[in-house]
Amino acid sequence: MIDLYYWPTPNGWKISIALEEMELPYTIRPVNIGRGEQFEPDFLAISPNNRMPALVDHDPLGGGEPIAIFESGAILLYLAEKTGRFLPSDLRARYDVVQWLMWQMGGLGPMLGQNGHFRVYAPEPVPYALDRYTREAERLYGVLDKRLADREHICGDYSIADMACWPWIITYKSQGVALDEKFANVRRWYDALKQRPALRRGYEAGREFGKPGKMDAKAKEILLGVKADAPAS
Ligand SMILES: N[C@@H](CCC(=O)N[C@@H](CS)C(=O)NCC(=O)O)C(=O)O
Repeated sequence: MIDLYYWPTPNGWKISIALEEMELPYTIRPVNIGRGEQFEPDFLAISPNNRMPALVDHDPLGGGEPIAIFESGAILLYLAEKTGRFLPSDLRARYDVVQWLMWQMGGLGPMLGQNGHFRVYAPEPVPYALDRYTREAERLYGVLDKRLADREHICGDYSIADMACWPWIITYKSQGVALDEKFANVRRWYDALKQRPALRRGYEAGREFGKPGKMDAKAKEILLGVKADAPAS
């Protein structure tokens, strides 16, 4: 059995989607990041960077002691290796997927995260940051759009690279990205993947914990260091 340490956000959805796609049974261990549960010692023992998702597999590949993994990219690689699915075995095809997974982990996710921060959560508008991250978000959407111009998925068959990128594209409206006007290939890919029942189940996981992205004053203080009496954004 797999314990998934999770809260419904783009990085969390990557793993709930992968577990559903791979038909692996799992138990959600909620980590309410808006209440600071990511700082609890038991969680830090699994995920020392105080971020979810993290995973403990009690029946690991190759047997032996349970294995704990943090960082969504590492978790996706582990699950693909465990199941032999969504990551090709051929060297070139495999590293095609790995490089796009790394592109998501090092580029798309962090830049869209910063863009969202300055657009939605910053206590006051910071024009330089808004301009920089909006342009960077557009550039990255452009890279993905070009990649998808002549293919159905990011790399050959549907893979963990698609599972890593899709949950971040959900946020396009709050990113200020004109998906329909400028990035028709991303729109086509995004809509097609949305039809997958397993992806939808993964995206729905943990809905009962509340609406993703909504932060009350306490959550803002914990996650952004914004004091509850600071001016509202
Ligand atoms: N690079 C990490 C990023 C994970 C991440 O940023 N998780 C956020 C939610 S999407 C979190 O747990 N935040 C808690 C905090 O900021 O204290 C991954 O891909 O797993």
